[in-house]
Amino acid sequence: MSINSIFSIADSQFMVEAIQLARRGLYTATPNPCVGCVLVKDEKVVGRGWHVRAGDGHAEVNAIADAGDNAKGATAYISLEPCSFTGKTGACTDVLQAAGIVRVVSAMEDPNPNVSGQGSAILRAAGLDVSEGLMAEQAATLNRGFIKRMQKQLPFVSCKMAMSLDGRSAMASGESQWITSPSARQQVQQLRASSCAIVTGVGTIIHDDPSLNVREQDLSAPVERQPALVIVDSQLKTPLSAKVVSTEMLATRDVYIACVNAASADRVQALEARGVKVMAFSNADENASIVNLSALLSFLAEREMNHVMIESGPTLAGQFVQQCLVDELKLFVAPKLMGGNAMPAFSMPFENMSEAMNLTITDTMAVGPDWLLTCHIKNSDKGLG
Ligand code: AOF
Ligand code: ZN
Repeated sequence: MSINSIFSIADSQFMVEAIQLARRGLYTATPNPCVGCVLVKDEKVVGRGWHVRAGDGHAEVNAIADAGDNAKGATAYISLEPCSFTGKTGACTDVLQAAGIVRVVSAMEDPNPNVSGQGSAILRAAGLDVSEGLMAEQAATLNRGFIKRMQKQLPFVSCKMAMSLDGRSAMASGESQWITSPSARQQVQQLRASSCAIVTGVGTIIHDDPSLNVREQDLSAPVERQPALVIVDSQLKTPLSAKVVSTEMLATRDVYIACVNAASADRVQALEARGVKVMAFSNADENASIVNLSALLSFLAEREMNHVMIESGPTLAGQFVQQCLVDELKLFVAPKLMGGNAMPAFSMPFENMSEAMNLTITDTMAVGPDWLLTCHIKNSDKGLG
């Protein structure tokens, strides 16, 4: 923010609190964005609210209910432009006016085409003092999945990989438990809880028989919502005995299997009878035997998934990365050397240095004895770059 900013230091402090409140919806608000609202009168906070889950009150509505009569004459600090249409709930522009709010400061425009600027315009026309853009970057980071889905009809894609310091993800036998420490696995629980879907490959299901879900004791928070599971399994080899397609697991979450058109009709029937949603995403011609990953991601966005996380072996992860379908890598690096016979983290059949993917490391964090590196892929018009 420049010295000539239209916003004061107090404005910034209240917006920090609004963004912190918004974060409380991180595990539950999807497919809606996380939004927080602070109401301030005479430099004192008189109401706080955040959006908990779709269908329930928006942040502004909750903050106004919290403030009661004190809302009249207050300033509303909101991490997103107020909505101006009736969806599952009514328009916040109406609620703010009815409560007598006189000033609105929002962090960023709502990328939803049903709003995108109209919320602010309506309030301005009604005589409120409206300004936008305070801490826009922080607010946008929190809702990067929602923003990408609204703007590109695709989910934000994270790819998590646990690897040794020499870049290996499993022994040649497939053995991979456990490369990283229990603290790293706890971090993974948080990443899962904030994802709309976990995407994995059939190889991982057959080898490890994982659950790939969120567990209350590991998350240290109540689990209200499980991310969906998506198995990329072109020929439908997922065993009916796998944990992820057990009746118990299917009672808690949606499970999709992405296959190709030529997959066996009998297998489709057996899996669907269990309650699995089987979908074909075929490529044309020579690649007809492998799943079209970009079509799969479009499908997940149509299902209102904002943020998906790939947790797979090196083959599928390598395909997603090589096709520039990944926005962010989450690399958990353990202080181990697994040696040259072990499997790579990303199988990508490169021959020349010029083919190497260039990354930018945007964050590093010690997680117990391991390191978590967050990376974006450079030189990609599809990734964040
Ligand atoms: C706000 N405050 O707290 C949120 C907003 O179906 P509905 O009625 O819940 O509307 C969902 C849309 O409202 C969502 O796509 C986004 O554009 C906006 N979210 N707006 O003023 C909030 N969660
Ligand atoms: Zn609203």
